[in-house]
Amino acid sequence: MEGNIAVLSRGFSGFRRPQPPREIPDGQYYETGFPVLTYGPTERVSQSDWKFTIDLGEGGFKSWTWDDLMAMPQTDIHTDIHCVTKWSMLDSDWKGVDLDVFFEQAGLGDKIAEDYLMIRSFGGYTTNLPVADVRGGKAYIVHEFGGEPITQEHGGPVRMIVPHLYFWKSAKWVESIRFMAEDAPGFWEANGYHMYGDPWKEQRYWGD
Ligand SMILES: Nc1nc2c(c(=O)[nH]1)N[C@H]1C(S)=C(S)[C@@H](COP(=O)(O)O)O[C@H]1N2
Ligand SMILES: [Mo]
Repeated sequence: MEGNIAVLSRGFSGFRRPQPPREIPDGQYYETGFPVLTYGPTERVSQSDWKFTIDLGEGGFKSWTWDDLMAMPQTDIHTDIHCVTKWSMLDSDWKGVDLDVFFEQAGLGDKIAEDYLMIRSFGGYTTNLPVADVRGGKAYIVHEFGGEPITQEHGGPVRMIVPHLYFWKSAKWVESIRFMAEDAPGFWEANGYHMYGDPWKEQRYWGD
């Protein structure tokens, strides 16, 4: 009899999502798939078209091709992802290159004078970040997800991941970085999303 009551009450409460294996930020739910979230069309960038550029200021640039990327030291990243639309994907696996390696190869080492940067994607998407949030193993330029090349809709051939911030900060089809002395909004930040976006503080929108 008890069993029937339990079945009934489950019916009344509707669809139940699986419980996450550990704590996730407030307001998030545990997503076992990998949703696609793109504003506008999927960019079609081939490996040979892909090029990543850091604007060094005063007219200087440093760029990397796909072959350059492949020749750089690779890191396996095991991390959780938190999207502002409330899904959290746990234990995802990525492979790519620590952004610090790009800064070193660009001769920037500890020479970055500005405190902020703007990431730009092929297609024009932008998002702003503090420089401190992409240094010291916090941000990666990645080309594999779950042991496979990143699919086009998820930002392949090459995207960025900044897993400790909401996922809109992780630019798909990543194209370039430019440094900024003052913080300035990227695409979603200009449209109501928080300038920083810490999921553990629920910094979703302006004023959070
Ligand atoms: N270039 C680009 N990067 C982007 C986006 C986008 O629309 N264009 N959407 C962002 C948002 S809001 C999220 S939640 C994640 C989604 O990545 P996914 O589609 O691989 O889940 O990418 C981020 N990076
Ligand atoms: Mo998002």
